[in-house]
Amino acid sequence: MLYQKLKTNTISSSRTISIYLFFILLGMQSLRAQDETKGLKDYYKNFFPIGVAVNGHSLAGKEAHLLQKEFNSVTLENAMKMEVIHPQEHVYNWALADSIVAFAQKNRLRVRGHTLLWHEQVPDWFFLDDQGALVSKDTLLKRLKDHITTVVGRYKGKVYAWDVLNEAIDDNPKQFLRQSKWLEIAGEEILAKAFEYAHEVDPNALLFYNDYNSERPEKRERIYRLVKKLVDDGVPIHGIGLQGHWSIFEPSTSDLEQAIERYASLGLQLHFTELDVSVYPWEKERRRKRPGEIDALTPALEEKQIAQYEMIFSVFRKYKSHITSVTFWNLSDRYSWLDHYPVQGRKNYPLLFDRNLERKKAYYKVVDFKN
Ligand code: HAH
Repeated sequence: MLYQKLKTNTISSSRTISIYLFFILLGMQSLRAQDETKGLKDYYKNFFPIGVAVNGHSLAGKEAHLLQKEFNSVTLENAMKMEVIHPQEHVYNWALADSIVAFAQKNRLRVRGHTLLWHEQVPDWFFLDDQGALVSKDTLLKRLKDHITTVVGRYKGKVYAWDVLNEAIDDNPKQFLRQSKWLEIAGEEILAKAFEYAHEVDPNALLFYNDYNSERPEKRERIYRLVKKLVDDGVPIHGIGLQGHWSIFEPSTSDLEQAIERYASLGLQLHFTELDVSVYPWEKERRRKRPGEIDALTPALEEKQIAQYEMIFSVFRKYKSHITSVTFWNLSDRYSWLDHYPVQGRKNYPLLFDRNLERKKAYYKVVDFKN
């Protein structure tokens, strides 16, 4: 009797276990199925578009496939910078930018334009006359206006947001504005002019001020001061771009949250425009790779990167009412600008996809949340 009962119990409990197992496996199966159909853009569809910076080589093959699957926004990494698109007076190179914008349209990706006024990747001809002397303020303003009118005009209705002004704050905390050829010749007012020129051509485009280290408290306050002045002066500016060139060492949760709150208090929208998480500490100056300098992604570094990505995206989700776009600066660890900067030839691993374009562990943390 007892034996019989025991036996029945065992049978029924092993049946229960099998049933549980069946459902667990079914659940895992459907999770995996979900993995395969969903990309970052789908996980974040109730939060913000997810973008990526691209060059021409991402428009075909496996990279294009990854781009289409995971992202719904693109920024042109280099194709719209002055040195590429406008290398000489009256000479525009449209081919690369046009091809990326056409790809985006075909695949229904939003396009962020980058960038209209910047101290880097700008050809000298803007500042010089035929004799090689510096041009007058009027000439420089006219050249900038022609440039912005032509470029923004060409992509009107296709580029929905522009990084109008890039990195105008000095690296030295004791200085305010960065000294550049633009300011040397035309003075501070050229900064506002860039927004006005862009707005005049495309009044529907969203116009951004974009900068790095924008969550470091001292720089945050200088960016705030510049943008507040633009807003107070009635300049058409709609948002702040926080580049997000971060690392496993920064920013802290509180610096990131305070920056978001401070900028949002201006009533502007926030885009995280150039996100990556370096596995090395921030360095500004370019230098050579040191003999014996190791550039492998160790498990310890990867653990730190996973935790950093998890923190960053949980803060992004928390502030979704202010954040209207998040863009990664490059697609995968196969290629990142950080492989060459600040140390030429030191491999970095700052993104969510590895060199084989596979999802890294950090990817799964980023998409692991309840809506
Ligand atoms: C960004 N600057 C630029 O906005 C982007 O256009 C470029 O492709 C990469 C990074 C960040 C930066 C830099 O270029 C040089 C020194 C510090 C920071």
